[in-house]
Amino acid sequence: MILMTLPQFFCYQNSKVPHSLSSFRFSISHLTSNVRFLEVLLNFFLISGLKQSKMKEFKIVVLGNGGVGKSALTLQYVQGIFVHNYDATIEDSYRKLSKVDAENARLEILDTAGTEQFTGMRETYYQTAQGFVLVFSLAETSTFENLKQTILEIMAIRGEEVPMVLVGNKSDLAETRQVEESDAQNFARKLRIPYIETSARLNQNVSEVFEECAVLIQKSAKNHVERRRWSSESEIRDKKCKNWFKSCCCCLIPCCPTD
Ligand SMILES: Nc1nc2c(ncn2[C@@H]2O[C@H](COP(=O)(O)OP(=O)(O)O)[C@@H](O)[C@H]2O)c(=O)[nH]1
Ligand SMILES: [Mg+2]
Repeated sequence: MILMTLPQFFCYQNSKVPHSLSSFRFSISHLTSNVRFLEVLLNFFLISGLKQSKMKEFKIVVLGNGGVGKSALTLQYVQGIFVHNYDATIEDSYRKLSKVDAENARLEILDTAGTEQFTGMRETYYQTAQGFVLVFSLAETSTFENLKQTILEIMAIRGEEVPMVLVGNKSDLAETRQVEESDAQNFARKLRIPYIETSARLNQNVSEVFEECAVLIQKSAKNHVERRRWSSESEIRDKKCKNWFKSCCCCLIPCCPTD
């Protein structure tokens, strides 16, 4: 693809200046697609170039019923395009450079098949993801109900602190909306997870979803390190206490050196 498209791009650069309005329009759309291609290419080279560096990586899995817009959201975020036709995904993985807490980060996004289709892969996804983007369609109540079940399953395996973002997609379909914002918001509040309404079609709140998920992963990793440090510090303190009691067996007052 690269070999074919690069020469095309350079040919365009060397071509004559268009003189009629129709060819001018054609050249603008051609230019836009070339710019988009270059953007994707640049992203690709940056990612490969930085592969060896110590850039932080965030593994995000996108889950939800088939047809809710998982691929549309992912492609809108990674490539800036909206796919109109529905093509059932098996599994696609994408990479995108972003910033998390003002630091460069690489987001690895796994776009899955519908949750109803991958029962065999379910456990693997639940265990390997660092964070989850959980998508339902605002225009289909059943996709919200099914997603509730998925969330409970993930929490049963990974605990309640697992980083996840609940996403109500297709907010542009206002006339056919079936899930009220307040219902989804209340559900998310109970589980203490963020809820975001998106439109992959209009590119509304799309980057917010993935970037919020990365921030949650970062926070969760920091908390984990903090908890481990705290527990190893208290282990050391306990040991010191025991040794101190041993060497001071005549002392009946329960006390411990605090340093
Ligand atoms: N109106 C509207 N349609 C969408 C939106 N997101 C996805 N779709 C459409 O819904 C269908 C299924 O989308 P897709 O991303 O393939 O769903 P997936 O199976 O969850 O990956 C496609 O026809 C998309 O064009 C959206 O935000 N608004
Ligand atoms: Mg898909």
